[in-house]
Amino acid sequence: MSSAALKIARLNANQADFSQHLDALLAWEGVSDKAVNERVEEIIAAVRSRGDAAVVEYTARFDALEVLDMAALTLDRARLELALERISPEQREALEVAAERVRSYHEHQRQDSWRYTEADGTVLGQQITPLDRVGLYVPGGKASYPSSVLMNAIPAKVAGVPEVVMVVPTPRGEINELVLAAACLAGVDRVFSIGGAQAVAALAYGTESVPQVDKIVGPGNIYVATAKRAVFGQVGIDMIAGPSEILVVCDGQTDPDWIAMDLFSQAEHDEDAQSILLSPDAAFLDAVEASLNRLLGSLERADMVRVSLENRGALIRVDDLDQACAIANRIAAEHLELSVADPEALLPKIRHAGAIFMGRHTPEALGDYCAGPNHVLPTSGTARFSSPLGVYDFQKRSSIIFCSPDGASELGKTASVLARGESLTAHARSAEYRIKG
Ligand code: HSO
Ligand code: ZN
Repeated sequence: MSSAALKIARLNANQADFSQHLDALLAWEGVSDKAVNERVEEIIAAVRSRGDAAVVEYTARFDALEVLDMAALTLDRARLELALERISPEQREALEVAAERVRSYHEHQRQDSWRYTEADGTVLGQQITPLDRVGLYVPGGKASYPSSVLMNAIPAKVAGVPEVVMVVPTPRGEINELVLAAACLAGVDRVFSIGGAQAVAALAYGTESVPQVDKIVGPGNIYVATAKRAVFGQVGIDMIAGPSEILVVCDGQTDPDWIAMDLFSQAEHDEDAQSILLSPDAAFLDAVEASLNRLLGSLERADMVRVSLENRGALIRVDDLDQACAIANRIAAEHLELSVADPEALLPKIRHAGAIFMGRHTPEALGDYCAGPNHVLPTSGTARFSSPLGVYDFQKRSSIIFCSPDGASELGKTASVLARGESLTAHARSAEYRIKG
């Protein structure tokens, strides 16, 4: 299959029906399925009423892993440290470098409490506190990425979350040592070898063994995403991630093989992943298409990459880099590469993108693993209104109000008028008591 010519869409931003083509390309239906919803509701109800016993039963049924009790599915810090000993020295070093870089980047994001004092002595401010306990979902199988363990757990730890609990399914008991080693370096406190909606329910409501958390983060399949939506409100959740996306803007001067491989790098995640290239140079688009065709067969996941590029990929000719930026804002991609001579000149024109990779030497892959910024990013155009996962997602703000007697006396008058306007007389009188006679 992989030797046939790649059928990737070629578009021109000036063709009459470009907008419709682009809309069709970007269309992505968020996952929602009635049958799945019902299954998930059942699972959540069972975990709420029967706790550990239900989780153990579902684990036997869905993960083909029969155990007597939750103790057999619980891994402590000592087990995580063992994983760190078991991986190769090369892998350990790479994980350590990545963890350190991710940590130091995220340290810049920590918000501090602040306060100010008004002339009459009233103090106002904001107190920052970390969440008490966070649950991290890590998928099993092929999408079980150690890098995602670092990206989710480290910001929580930098925020000061005292307890990070990870869940990761281990189908047939096959443990991924790299995932556990990453958890060790990221400071994860406890791991349960459970997954699916049952793991989300256990984290949201707590069982005899699994502690109840305040927020659940991390990617998962449709059952996990549906369960996270269902428990939202009981606990906080991060975003529900769609398929990976990369948008490359190139002036035509980067090696076409580099750009082809950058496009492949997202396409290999998922059949629904999206890779798009914008360039004002038609000959360069031809060269990239030739590179895609020449290199595709050499990929481990060639079949998946082909499906992804043929369904949702595109090579788009634009008039100039300004038009490329306008289209980039419309797409609001998860990852945007500015593979141009002067990326700083384009940066002020970019308003919507999850992460921006500047210049020819910054492939997205470096950001996925070890540059430092988070790789959990807004997908499906949600970069219009949301941001990368960060320390701020694990910190809360409480408002601080400390009125001086003079301040209360003055504010009492304003509050009284407003409260009486709302016919809330207890509010009014409460404020009026503080007005000096
Ligand atoms: N590109 C993915 C993250 C990832 N890449 C993990 C490799 N491993 C997020 O869109
Ligand atoms: Zn990736």
